[in-house]
Amino acid sequence: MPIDPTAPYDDDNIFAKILRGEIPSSKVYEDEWAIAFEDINPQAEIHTLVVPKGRYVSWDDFSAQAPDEEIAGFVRAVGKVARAKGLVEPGYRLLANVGENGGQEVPHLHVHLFGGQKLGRMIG
Ligand code: DGP
Repeated sequence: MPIDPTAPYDDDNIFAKILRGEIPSSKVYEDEWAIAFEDINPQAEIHTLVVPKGRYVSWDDFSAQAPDEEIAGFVRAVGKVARAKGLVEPGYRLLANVGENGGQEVPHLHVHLFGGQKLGRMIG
């Protein structure tokens, strides 16, 4: 089923279960605003997902509705994960898929962090 970024948040989504500790994950980071864990189906040498603790379907409702403090906390958490993984040099890529055209599969906002290799420029 394509993800509708305007749908109400579904507390049964897989990342909500990971956040509640009901499903295991290879957690690499946690703070007040976010957790990060390794993607179950890595698309690069390093492929980590950074997930806000708040109940947001996608970048759309997060950017429109989250309090500034929460947005700042999440953005900083993404940077902390990248630094903790030693990716700042030689660099990394961030990606947030939104909705059907974006290819979003899990209806809880997450940022993909790719690194550990030279990444191609392909879209699609
Ligand atoms: P997206 O297409 O942006 O919604 O990406 C969802 C990603 O989540 C995809 O790369 C695979 C990953 N994923 C799905 N289910 C699980 C899971 O149960 N555990 C972990 N660690 N990753 C998952």
